[in-house]
Order: sequence, then structure tokens, then C-alpha cells
Amino acid sequence: MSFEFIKVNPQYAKHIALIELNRPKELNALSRQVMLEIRDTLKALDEDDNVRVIILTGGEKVFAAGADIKQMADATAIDMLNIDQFSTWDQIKKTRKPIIAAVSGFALGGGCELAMTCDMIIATETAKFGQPEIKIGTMPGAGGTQRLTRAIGKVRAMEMVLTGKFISAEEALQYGLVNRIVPAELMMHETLGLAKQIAAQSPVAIKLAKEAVNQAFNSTLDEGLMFERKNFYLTFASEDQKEGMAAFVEKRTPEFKGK
Ligand code: DAK
Repeated sequence: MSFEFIKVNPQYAKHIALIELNRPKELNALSRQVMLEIRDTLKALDEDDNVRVIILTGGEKVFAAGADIKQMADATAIDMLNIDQFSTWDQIKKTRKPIIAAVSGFALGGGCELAMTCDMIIATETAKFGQPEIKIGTMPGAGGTQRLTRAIGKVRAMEMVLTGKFISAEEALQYGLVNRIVPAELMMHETLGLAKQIAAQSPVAIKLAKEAVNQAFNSTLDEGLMFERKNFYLTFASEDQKEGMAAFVEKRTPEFKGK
């Protein structure tokens, strides 16, 4: 896979793919082209049976400083409507395999939203999160008001969205926005460690479990519990469940096949 603004390695490690944003001069600003490349890559990786976990990073210096302001500056509301960038963002949400964001440096505006659309976030000590759209006369448009609020609570999200202030990695950890903080030079090592733990599990159970966790944001407790139950039953239709439980009884490591 070869693109202009992202680097993709579908076999970064066994069953683990890597997407790296590669627009360094613009601090990985998410132009429409960048988002289309991410969309097409995620779709392809989601369909690739060899891939079980996807890592998305901007590298050690910056994750992404937001959507491309220069590209948006003169757009009308109808341009935005017609471009329909949401179909691109929806693809990220639709990806059934787990995506881990490895965030170093700025994750602002659309960059913060991109990280939050992923399933987990490993941050480095230099990571800074923010929704500064208010400072350029607009507001978050790719889920920032919703995902940030769910992740860190109303009053903190309100302050970030209304003032545009950035939060440090330390604050992000304390607020529950990120899974952990690691030194920048260990970012990929630590992220890979997490990815490997997930890639070693049953891909069927992983898919169903991810879907069930996400359901918690879209339903009442009873609806969510019912959804969870159905997915739980469904794991018992998989060879992986038989293999996982047999391996436990036989005191050996399971060999999951995603079937
Ligand atoms: N867009 C375009 N270029 C950007 C950029 C951005 N978001 N951020 C930085 N750059 C460019 C700068 O213009 C500069 O380019 P040159 O002047 O060298 O040509 C280069 O990157 C280096 O930036 P700085 O010189 O500013 O670097 P500093 O270290 O001094 O400052 C900074 C770093 C991150 C604090 C600063 O660059 C900054 O404030 N950047 C803008 C941050 C921001 O406001 N982000 C939010 C953008 S709005 C939607 C989906 C998503 C969105 C909306 C709708 N739909 C699905 C409809 C998202 C919107 C946004 O993210």
C-alpha cells in the first residue's frame, strides 16, 4: 500500500498493522486527502484476515494538529455538506478490529478527535490534547463535543471546548482520556506490547467484545446488557472458544484462528 501522506505497514508485527501519518511540515494536519488515505487503508486492513490489531500514530514529534485549516478556511457550509467528510470519519468508527492510537506531541482538534475515535490511546510525556476550534471561530465537528465529554466528563470537556485550552498527558491520564503515559522513545515498543496482547486473543471474540463495549455509548444499561449477552452467546459458535477453553483445561497456550 503506498500513499502520499501516510505510511502503511500491514505486517508491522505478527497480525499487527501500522499506519503512520506523514505530513510533518504541516504537523500532520488532516487534509481531506489524508483522511481519504486513512479511510481506504482502514477499510483494507479491516478486510485483511492476517491483521488483528491496527496501530495509528503520527510519530514521535506530533500526532496531528487538527484538520487542515488552510483547506477549510474559505469553505461555505454547503461545501462542507457536499464534501461529506463524515463518511470518511464514519469508516474509522466502523472498523471492527481494535485500533490503538500512539500519541506524541499535539493531538488537537481533528487530531484529538481522531485519537478518541480509536479504541485505546497510548500517550507519551509530550502529548498535548485539545479542541482549540473555538479560537478559530468554530467548534469541534468530528465528535469532539461527544467523545471528549463521555471520556472526561462534562465540566472538563466544557472548559476545553469553550476555551480551547490544551491538557497535558498527565491530565489526560488523570481524566481517563488515555490508557497510559510512556517515554517518547518507548512509544512504539509499549504500543506494540499492548497490540500483541490483543492480537494473541481470538479475533472473533475481540470483534464481538469491541462491538459490545462501544454499545455502552449508544444504549440504556438493559439494552447494552442484552447486546452483550447475544455477543457472548455468539462466541460459543466459534472454534476459537472451543480452542480457548480446551487449551485452558489442557494447560497449554491456545491457537486462535479467527473462526
Ligand atoms: N492546519 C493547517 N496547517 C497547520 C495546522 C492546521 N491545523 N497546524 C499547523 N499547521 C502548519 C502551520 O501553518 C505551519 O505552516 P507554515 O507556516 O510553516 O507553512 C506549520 O504547520 C507549523 O506550525 P506552527 O509554525 O504553527 O508550529 P508551532 O509549533 O508554532 O505551533 C501549534 C504548533 C499546533 C500550536 C499551532 O500550529 C496551531 O495552533 N495549529 C492549529 C491547531 C488548531 O487550531 N487545530 C484545530 C483545527 S480545526 C470535520 C472533521 C474535523 C474537523 C472539522 C470538521 N468534519 C468531518 C466535517 C476538525 C477541525 C479542526 O481540527
